[in-house]
Amino acid sequence: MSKNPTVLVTRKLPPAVEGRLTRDYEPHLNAQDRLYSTEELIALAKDAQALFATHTEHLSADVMAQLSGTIKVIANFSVGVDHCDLAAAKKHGIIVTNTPDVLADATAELTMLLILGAARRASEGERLIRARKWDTWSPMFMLGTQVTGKRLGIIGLGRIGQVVAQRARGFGMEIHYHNRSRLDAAREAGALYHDTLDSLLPQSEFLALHCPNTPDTQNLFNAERIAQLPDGAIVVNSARGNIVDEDALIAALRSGKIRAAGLDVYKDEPYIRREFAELDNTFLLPHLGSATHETRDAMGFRALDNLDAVFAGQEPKDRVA
Ligand code: 8YV
Repeated sequence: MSKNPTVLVTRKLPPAVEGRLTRDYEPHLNAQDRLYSTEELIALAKDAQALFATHTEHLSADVMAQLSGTIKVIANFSVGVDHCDLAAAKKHGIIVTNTPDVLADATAELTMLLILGAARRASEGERLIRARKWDTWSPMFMLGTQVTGKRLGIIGLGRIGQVVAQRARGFGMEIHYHNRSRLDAAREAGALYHDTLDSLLPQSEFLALHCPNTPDTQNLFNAERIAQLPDGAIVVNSARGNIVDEDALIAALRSGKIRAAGLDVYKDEPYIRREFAELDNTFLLPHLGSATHETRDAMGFRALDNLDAVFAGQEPKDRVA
């Protein structure tokens, strides 16, 4: 009987996912969940035919070239693939897959948490209590912003953006969006399309970023765009830190142009700008968008379905290169 393919698994995964990997492959697991250096990753990949990767690996053109000797497929445990040089993968004939759909609900739930947390000053209130400094109540104490009846602008009405729109509608928000192309009426579900950001931003009392990180979207949310928002807008980002010019966001949070921000992702995460932590009008989470038991299992299974297809000689469902 021929040996099962060897899979280099870069991070510790949920038990059910590691169980299936162990049943069907020869996995090289990372029980200690240690972050491999690029050199270690390349050395370990010399014995593997597949890489089971997350967004914490930086798979540049140079890395792709060095993986190409043995690695046939990179099955990502992520929907975002901005950590992979897809053009280089294609050039070297490495198949790359991602995990769309399965994390839309969890990421949309977290986006609602960011919206509500930022609007209702949740972090500030919690810190006050934990510091044992809550000593009064008055009618004017810690007033926030109501979301009901407000306009929510969504940049990128993909799978996650569409679920955010549904959930936000449940909170009585009116949905506006900008996308590269207009969606059909069923997926739009009443959301108002803006063909430019110039048109969307002035309407966005709340703004949620849901576009992928590509060369076109880097620093998309900059000082110029911020100036187009209504004064006191609330902004949330559960997509990627690179989309935001963080200097411009910090300046707008300081001036009050942006009343509050809810952030789950940062340019240089896990290292975040000191200013974000020091500002009172931020609600900050450490990249938890898809971090639920249910979703992390589903992401693992989806990545495994892609691996299974490749080793069965079939086209994987979620091929991105
Ligand atoms: C994941 C994400 O946790 O899938 C993505 O693109 O940003 C997160 O939800 C992470 O990327 C896992 O690799």
